Amino acid sequence: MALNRFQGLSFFTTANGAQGFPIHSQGEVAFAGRSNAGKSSAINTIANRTRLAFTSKTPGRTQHINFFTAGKDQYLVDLPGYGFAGVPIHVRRHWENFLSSYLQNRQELKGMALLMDIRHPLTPLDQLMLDWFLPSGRPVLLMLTKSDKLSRSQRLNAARKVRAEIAPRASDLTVIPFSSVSREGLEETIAVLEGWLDSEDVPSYTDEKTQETPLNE
Ligand SMILES: Nc1nc2c(ncn2[C@@H]2O[C@H](COP(=O)(O)OP(=O)(O)OP(=O)(O)O)[C@@H](O)[C@H]2O)c(=O)[nH]1
Ligand SMILES: [Mg+2]
Repeated sequence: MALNRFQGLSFFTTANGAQGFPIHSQGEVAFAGRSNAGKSSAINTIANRTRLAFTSKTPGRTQHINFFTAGKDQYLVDLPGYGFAGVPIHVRRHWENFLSSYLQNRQELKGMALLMDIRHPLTPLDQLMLDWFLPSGRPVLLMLTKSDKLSRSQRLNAARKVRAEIAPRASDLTVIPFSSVSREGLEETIAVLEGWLDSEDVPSYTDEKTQETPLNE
């Protein structure tokens, strides 16, 4: 595979909320998804590294927002995973408020990669992320992760179903079966993310009131 900008990916900073964000961001792509969906693994795979973003068999490993430099003043953002039952209520509240406002208001956000286990896509919390982000009119990449766990026909079927369900609500949607083990979907993912970071025309967020829907499932 040709060298791409993500092979130079490096850790930039870690934040516990918007106050710790890079101040000169010119563009970000966020990786959202349930805890254990494979966000950190996907970032490592995209960067062609093994331990850039920390992964874990214990759900809830990424409890911070980690920024990785993907070009001058551009970032891939590893968001904290949601839906992990063992998280204390005040921590959950903190992250639900953060995700809601980040996905609905962050001007620098060029697109959202939403990662979902291909065997269990579109849980209520995944739908909530889409409810928050789709009204921005910005592009969404649905990465159906751990595709190595299914046969080829099952993978295609899962992708078709997810696309059919979300396409009517999305202005710019890509659905990709992805695996950090087999590297299925890697080149297409890189092409989509590069396209977002290179694009100039990001729609403005409207001034509609931010929804505050609780992250209950
Ligand atoms: N078979 C398979 N396992 C994977 C794949 N991607 C991730 N995993 C495994 O899934 C588990 C969770 O992966 P992470 O990348 O840490 O998940 P995460 O979404 O960052 O989780 P949080 O940080 O808790 O939000 C680890 O045990 C990974 O090895 C994949 O493509 N295939
Ligand atoms: Mg993680």
